[in-house]
Amino acid sequence: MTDHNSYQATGEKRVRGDGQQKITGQATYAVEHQPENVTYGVVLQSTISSGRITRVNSEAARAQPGVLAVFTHESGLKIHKPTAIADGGAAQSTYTPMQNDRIIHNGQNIGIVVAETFEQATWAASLVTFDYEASPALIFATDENAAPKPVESSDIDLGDARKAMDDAEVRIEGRYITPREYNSPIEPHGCVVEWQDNEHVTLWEPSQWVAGAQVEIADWMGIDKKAVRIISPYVGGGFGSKPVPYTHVALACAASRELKRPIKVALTRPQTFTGFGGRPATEQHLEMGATRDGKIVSIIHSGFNETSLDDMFGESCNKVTARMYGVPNVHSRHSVVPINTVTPGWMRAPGENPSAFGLEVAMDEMAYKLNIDPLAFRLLNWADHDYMLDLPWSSRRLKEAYQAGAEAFGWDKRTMAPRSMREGRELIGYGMASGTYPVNTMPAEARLVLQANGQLTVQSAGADIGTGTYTILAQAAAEVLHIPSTAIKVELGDTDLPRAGVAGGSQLAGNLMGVVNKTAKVLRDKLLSLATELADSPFYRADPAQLTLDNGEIRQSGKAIGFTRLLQMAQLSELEAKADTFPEGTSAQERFDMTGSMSAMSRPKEVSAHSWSAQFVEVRVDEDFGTVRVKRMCAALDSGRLYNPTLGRSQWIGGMIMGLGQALLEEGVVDPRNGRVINNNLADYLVAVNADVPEIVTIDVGQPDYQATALGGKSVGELGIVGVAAAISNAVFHATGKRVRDLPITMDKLL
Ligand code: MCN
Ligand code: MOS
Repeated sequence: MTDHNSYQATGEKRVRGDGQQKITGQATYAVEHQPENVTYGVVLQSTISSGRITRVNSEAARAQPGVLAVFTHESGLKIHKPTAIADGGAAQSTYTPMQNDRIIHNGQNIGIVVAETFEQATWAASLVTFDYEASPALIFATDENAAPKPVESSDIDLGDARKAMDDAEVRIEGRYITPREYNSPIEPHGCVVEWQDNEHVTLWEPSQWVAGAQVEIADWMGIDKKAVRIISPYVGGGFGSKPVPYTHVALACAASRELKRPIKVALTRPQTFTGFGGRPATEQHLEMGATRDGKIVSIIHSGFNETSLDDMFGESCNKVTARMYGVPNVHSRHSVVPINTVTPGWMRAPGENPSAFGLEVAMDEMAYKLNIDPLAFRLLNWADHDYMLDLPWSSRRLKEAYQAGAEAFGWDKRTMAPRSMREGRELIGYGMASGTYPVNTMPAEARLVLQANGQLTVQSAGADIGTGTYTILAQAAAEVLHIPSTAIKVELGDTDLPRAGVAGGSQLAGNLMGVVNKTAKVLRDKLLSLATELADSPFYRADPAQLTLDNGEIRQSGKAIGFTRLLQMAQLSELEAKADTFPEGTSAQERFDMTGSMSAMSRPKEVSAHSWSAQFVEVRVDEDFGTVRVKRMCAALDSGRLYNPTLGRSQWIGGMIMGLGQALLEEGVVDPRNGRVINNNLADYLVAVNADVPEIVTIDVGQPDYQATALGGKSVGELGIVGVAAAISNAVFHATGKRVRDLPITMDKLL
């Protein structure tokens, strides 16, 4: 019998199967698709932040060689409002371009120039100008005239927080601020659109969720959802910015239908800063009360984030506030503040991320006020269940994470006093924080096909945005069918494939592992039935339960028959298995609709299921220059069972590196005069690069959690970022004695 490891099945380390295709250029991204007779579109953006367009100056552009059209709100192309994918707005803009003359933010997508070549379109677009009638704009959420709107679904009321606060022996309070941040995937947004006729369209569109894209595009164009096909086999990163198509896609669809020719549209890097939104700026005020011996008795917390005038995007700053520690009295409110900006979107751990920044810095401040070690202080306030939902945890190996992380990091070498550790002119700081991300779930379908030549293929519409979906789904099939996972093909990212929900909310892996496992078992049963029902089979009339599968064969006590031979005997060109994880009796139409909406997303009901982490960092601060370098990062994390420890770690460190960027570098700077994003390129909007990233140690303290998901894994993709910025800010305080509550931590704040 083959050693189980050689299947490289679920739980085994394996590098990404698609890695080689990506590195050698064989993996094609959306805009690399080249239909015959394709045209090129360049998006036009507004240059004021509020008002009306009074005139379109497009004569010069139209007269240029190769120009096919300049479409604006004067062109009469209809784009309908899309249905909201979730109540209260979720990473989606309901703004429909070219429907009127209204300008609600600077850099708004307001038109498109189409030409025979990309260069012609780019040149012509540079010649189009708009006259405007400007009106006063709200540039920042803190502007005098901005009006916060409460998000009642974010209200938290536990016990009597006011009274407990008044009675508390020790109190701290602080205001915590995170700026606008941008997802900045390497692959900028772009698409290729090809209409078959006026009612049927195919798009090559980088997508975290093809089923969601299908709904939005059908809505925009006023056509049947099933008449839209989205093809998105490879995505060059999304980080929450590609859950649904944004308005440049609406422009592309409308232009292409009108011109009756395919179109290719790619946003320029600067256009990605306003063509859709990143993480909104957030601000929170947190007051914490504790007993002198270190028990937190109350938290009073309020937060807000900016949103657009039309959509209520909530980046709730209290997602972890009442959950991370055992605090009996919590009062918290969150609101959104509409201003003249593009609708913000998801960015890795929306909500949990800024929420943990506020809470985890506040924890450090209270630890110092009480003169208790920050890690010991967290243990003193251990939450033995979820206070927010009043439910038991499904699993919470956070104590194990604290312990393993502290040990690997050498936390015990830390001296408590700020500025007490140094090497030469470098101040040394050790900081830590906790992190968490929930377990979301959504049902899905899958299909497995075994061909007569023995090739097994796993199919799902779900995405692989760089995470490893291709690899782990082969591993899930390998686990059941005992075929080496490297020999299994996986097909993803196409609405023609079995339905799946979003690669968002760190849930796709769990959802698809569950359904592929189930489908693989159906295929296994079909193979065993053939083996025991075909008269020529060596296992004719044998008990299927006694048979084993190994390396493409069915075996029992010295006898064997290959899968290919079985299919031959049965005269089958292929053997197919389909399964889904929807509630019994869900119709195909309902499955179609549920996967195209966020409403089918849920969380376990009887337990509170989350992933957990303990982040430890060492910073070095140059005393003379105020420059901060992160010297070491060390995290212990509980994501339940890892489907693939190599890829799980890759996700964790990806999140941690993004957290480092958030802590020290990332800041969307808005011009107060006109609402323009000033640093709209990767030279000025800084993300962490190799030279910024130190040694990173990750320790897996998870154990399978079958209350969380079918195969025992919990969320991975977003966990790594949560808490990192707080740990770094806390380390900077330890090094310098300066408490930085607004990100990023730049040298001017340390002077
Ligand atoms: N995994 C694992 N064990 C588990 C769960 C996951 O080994 N128990 C590994 C698998 O390799 C899986 C990956 O982690 O493919 C991510 O799984 P999961 O946490 O379910 O997240 P999703 O598949 O839903 O991916 C989305 C998630 C989100 S929401 C953001 S934001 C993000 C992230 O993934 N964007 C990313 N990681 C990203 N990584 C890359 N390279 N690019 C992005 O845009
Ligand atoms: Mo991730 S921000 O949920 O796409």
